Amino acid sequence: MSAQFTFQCQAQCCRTQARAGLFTTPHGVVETPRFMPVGTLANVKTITPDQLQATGAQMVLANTYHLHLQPGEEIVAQAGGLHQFMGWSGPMLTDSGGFQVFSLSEMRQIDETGVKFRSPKDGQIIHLTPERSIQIQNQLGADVIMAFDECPPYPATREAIAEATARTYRWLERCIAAHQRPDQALFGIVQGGVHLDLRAEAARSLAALDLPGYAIGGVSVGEPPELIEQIVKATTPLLPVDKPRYLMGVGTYREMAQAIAAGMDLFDCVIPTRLARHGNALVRGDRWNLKNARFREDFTPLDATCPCYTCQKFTRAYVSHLLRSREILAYTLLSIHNITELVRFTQEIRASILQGSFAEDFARWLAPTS
Ligand code: PRF
Ligand code: ZN
Repeated sequence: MSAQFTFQCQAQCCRTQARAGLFTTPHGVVETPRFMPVGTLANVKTITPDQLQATGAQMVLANTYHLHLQPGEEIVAQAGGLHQFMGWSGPMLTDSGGFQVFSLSEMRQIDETGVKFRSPKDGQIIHLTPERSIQIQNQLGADVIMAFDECPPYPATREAIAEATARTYRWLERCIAAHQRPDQALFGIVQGGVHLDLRAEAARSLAALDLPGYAIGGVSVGEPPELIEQIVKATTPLLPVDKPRYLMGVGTYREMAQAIAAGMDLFDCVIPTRLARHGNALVRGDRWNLKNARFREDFTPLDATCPCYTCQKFTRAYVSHLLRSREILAYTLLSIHNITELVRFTQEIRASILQGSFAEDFARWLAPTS
């Protein structure tokens, strides 16, 4: 691993694979396990970087697909890179774009060269290839960049999944060859769908490449939650112990707790900001819609145990009023709370690993109650 990126294991649970670590990047250290909020278009929706930092978030995600369409990587590069452009000085990660093409765009076509799709902005055909994705991510300048992969849908035939998994490996080789910047760490992504043998084969061949970090992709795509746990439990031990491990697109309490027990370190999900936009507050093990009549005269904080700005300063009644009045501040306050809540969940698990009580506390992490 380049000297600018290190992963140091600080504590290892004795009965599970859970570990607490420090992932060092050129823009700072990430204390793992940790939840990473999503800032798709170079912003975490409705909150400022200062507010984001106050939630305890350390690393933020942005998306190649969205930033390529708007404003374009040249503009971000001219601004001095993503960090400067968006005013976030901490660690950042960009996803590679393929997954977003498949989940968001119309008329997409996939072959060995890459993915073709129609730009939702101006209708032009865009050809995203492994080389192009890496070039764009080199220009965006996040600390961690992701390999260009093919995430098969769920369900899919074993044959289709095997083909996508093999192609993801060939694309990874092309990504490695195209990658130009030693100050960015390229993470590989394990695909393989629900087939544990395909997952194992992919994990072993990726591990042999000695990349600076590894991700498990292709989970949480509609399969039952038991399968997510099975896949993560079987795949994680095959990834190098001395590298950070990132479970892509997973950010629910139970799945994060199980994945941490299996040895995963990083998580991301749009849940906290998406829920906020729909007027929902995440309260340990529950979600409440603040538009509900019962909150109109409730002068308690969203969560009395939460240290966030929203919970320190405001009441459920106030947030309920803002939502009913369609005031934009409602979304800011809910986003601050929801992100703090998920980051805090992973911080508390981290503290329990460091204290040596993770195995004992595990049942509590699995079924969080307020
Ligand atoms: N690949 C990439 N990004 C992703 C995924 C994937 O499989 C997922 C699946 N949960 C979320 N984001 N590149
Ligand atoms: Zn709060």
